[in-house]
Amino acid sequence: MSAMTSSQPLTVPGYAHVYSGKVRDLYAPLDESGTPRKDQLLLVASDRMSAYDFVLDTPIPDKGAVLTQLSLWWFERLEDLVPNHVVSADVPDEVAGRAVLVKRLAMLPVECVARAYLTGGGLTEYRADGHVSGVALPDGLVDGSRLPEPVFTPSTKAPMGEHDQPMPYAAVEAEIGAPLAARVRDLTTSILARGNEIAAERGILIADTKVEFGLDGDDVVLADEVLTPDSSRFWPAELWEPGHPQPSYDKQYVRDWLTSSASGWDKESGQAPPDLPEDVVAQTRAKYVEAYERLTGRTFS
Ligand code: Q0Z
Repeated sequence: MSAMTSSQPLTVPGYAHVYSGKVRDLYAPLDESGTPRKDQLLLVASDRMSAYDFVLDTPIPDKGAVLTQLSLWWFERLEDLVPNHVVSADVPDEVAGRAVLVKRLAMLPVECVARAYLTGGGLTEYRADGHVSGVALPDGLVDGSRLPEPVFTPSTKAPMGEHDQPMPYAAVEAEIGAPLAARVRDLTTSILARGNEIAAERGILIADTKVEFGLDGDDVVLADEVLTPDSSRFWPAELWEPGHPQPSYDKQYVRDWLTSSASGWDKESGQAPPDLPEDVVAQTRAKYVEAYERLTGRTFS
């Protein structure tokens, strides 16, 4: 976790700041009397980027807008599977393009993760006993292998700065009840399968993704952001080669520079990472824009 990224959250007229995550900020709309409304939230995506568990001091211009627009595009393409929390993308000028007004939900206390390719924590579990989140997998899989079908691998929602822990499926059932657990499991794997059907045609593999659901009365609603490079591992399809860690679509230039001798930084030192050089910033921005443009077929302004 970063030593300190203590820039105050932005002032947004008509909204009260509620909470800040590593790279996003949450606001509540104010009613006519200046009271925060309890039924809606404004989700604001910043240009902050994380790498090696640090929030970098150097912003990536337009990152927040690219991720917000990508998430909105995916919500439309998932609407036949699950309703979503979006109320409006018509937001104050101060956060234009990078904020969404959403319905405030009763969030489920589970990080809903699905994996379509084996890497990271899923690979570690598989190497131990051939299972991932209780699901038996074929022998012989390696880092980057495609799984026979997406697997639900839920995790706990850890406080900021701590890592989410794998959560046995039985613990999800105990938290939210078996019927709701089965519903979010099936939705999560369906969202990743749909994402990969669409992304594969555009040269991007989505290794895994984390989604959040909330309840609107009895209805399960897809919340937060969806199928962005911050919530998912995007891999360039043409470089996919099982057997070793895959390059990251969005973070590779940053990781390569931070771990090169040029940065003078040791990721194990506990020190905050240095500011990024402008060419690394420009190349990274270009990768976010490229992901958006390839997936959506739209031009990012
Ligand atoms: C999302 C988060 C942050 C952005 C709470 N529709 C909703 N209803 C109730 N709560 C949430 C949502 Cl999306 C909710 N988060 C995560 C934190 C910025 C999103 F600082 N927390």
